[in-house]
Amino acid sequence: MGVVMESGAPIVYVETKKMHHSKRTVIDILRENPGFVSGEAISQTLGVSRNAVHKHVKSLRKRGYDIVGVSRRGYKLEDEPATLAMPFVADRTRHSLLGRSFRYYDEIESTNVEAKNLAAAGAPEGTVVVAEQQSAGRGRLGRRWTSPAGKGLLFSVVLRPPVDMADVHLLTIAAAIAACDAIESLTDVSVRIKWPNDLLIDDRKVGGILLEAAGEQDAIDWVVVGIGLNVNTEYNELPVALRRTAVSLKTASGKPVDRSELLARLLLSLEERYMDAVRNGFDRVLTDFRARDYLARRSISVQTRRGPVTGVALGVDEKGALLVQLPHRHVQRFHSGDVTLR
Ligand code: BT5
Repeated sequence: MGVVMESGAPIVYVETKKMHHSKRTVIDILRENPGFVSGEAISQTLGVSRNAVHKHVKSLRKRGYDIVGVSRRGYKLEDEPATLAMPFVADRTRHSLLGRSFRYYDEIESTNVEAKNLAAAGAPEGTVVVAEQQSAGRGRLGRRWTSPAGKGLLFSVVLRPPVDMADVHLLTIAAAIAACDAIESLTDVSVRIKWPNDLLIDDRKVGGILLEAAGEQDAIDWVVVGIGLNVNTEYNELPVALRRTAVSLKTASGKPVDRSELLARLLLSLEERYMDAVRNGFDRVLTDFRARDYLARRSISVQTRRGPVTGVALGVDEKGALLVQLPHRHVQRFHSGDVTLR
């Protein structure tokens, strides 16, 4: 059963300090100490006031952390959040396009399928569909996205971009960059993009993007941007077939990641990239992609319907198509396809 939640919750939480990986925070201290820790000890360790500690604990509770507070004993972390704190996410995105309307599901077939149905039925731009688990999560070309319940992020966003169908690839890249920005603002991992839609940490896949669109060549009706990320997934929770190729933010960084905070940041950075692209074009997206291009200058094979084509990856053109240097100096463009390293 789905629960429908509308944003526009009263302002209950305003983050005054940017969380940063290099800085220890209240949650780190509570995680390190299984018993009670006094507010005084936390405030001294972090070099902040008791009041700041108290406020931080309040905001953590809003994000679903079960923290008990007992006078003269202090605070104790009882449990990490099991589900996403949607009121928190709605609050963080309350001034945003991608925060107008949330649909949150314990379980759904696929957030992309739901978002496409909503888009086709006239849902406004900015509608977000989030699920803790998918029974038939989709990848490209009929493939699957598999993720254990409550461990990753699985969501889709409805957009109605005033761009041509030919720019759809660039929106995939824009979404990938937004995801990299959000992840790197919260963890110490570096993420690269494997054209067209994979997010990689070192050589392993941490996430994928599935963009689906409908409309005419010169007028898009809607775009659904689906993002799947392995966040707190443990190694042994991944399907056996993926254990050698997949990774989660937790296993890569050694620390659990607050999924609600990450979802809020993803939506905000996605909106920022999207608005910038619509207003100013895709130059910034292309520049930033070059700095994150996993395939650049590597020997690759592109699987096409007519068989594999091999060459050296040369980045993307102004429409987001992959450029491949073939033997004999000829450069070929690929608008879609699967790429493997050679
Ligand atoms: C993708 O496809 O990578 C796009 C995945 C998009 C998933 C999101 S979740 C929210 C939204 N709703 C949906 O139904 N989908 C989107 P592709 O490039 O085709 O990659 C699929 C391949 O990635 C699979 O064949 C597996 O090899 C691999 N894979 C599946 N699950 C994975 C996981 N959790 N981690 C890493 N790799 C995975």
